[in-house]
Amino acid sequence: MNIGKLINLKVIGDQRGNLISLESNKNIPFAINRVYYIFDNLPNVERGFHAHISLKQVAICMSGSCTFLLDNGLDKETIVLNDRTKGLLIEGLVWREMKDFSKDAVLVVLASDFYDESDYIRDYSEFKKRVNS
Ligand code: T46
Repeated sequence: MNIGKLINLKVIGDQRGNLISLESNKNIPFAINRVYYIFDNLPNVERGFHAHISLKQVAICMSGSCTFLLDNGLDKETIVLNDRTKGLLIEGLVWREMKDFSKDAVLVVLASDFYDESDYIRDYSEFKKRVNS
């Protein structure tokens, strides 16, 4: 079972190089309200360790690589992001952890909503309770 969905982003290439366009409700399956990016990662850092109540996100590793561990409370999945032509869609109640950031990793995340700490579940037992309710 796939918890995260990989979206193939169409590359528009010509003799000058490549271009990818990201559009709300087209190749990105929600209206984009926020973009953030994670970079200059120190060695062996792990991030995430939370779920979201309603946020939808697409994560694209623009350079380098990193690994997502996704957990829907029943199944777990590991996804390596190392290709800027693929976006990882995470929606629904999914616990996520990120690790193995390469030194040059730049992880760009498109989000369906503005930053709101009240949408985060940062406690794993609280996450499990919600999954089972
Ligand atoms: C997610 C994964 C993939 C803001 O002020 N605005 C923002 O838009 C974000 C994303 C974070 N922040 C603040 C909140 C914390 O004080 O920046 C600090 C670091 O955030 P956090 O520890 O949540 O970062 P990660 O890398 O663990 O998680 C992030 C996103 O927060 C989260 O939504 O799904 O990346």
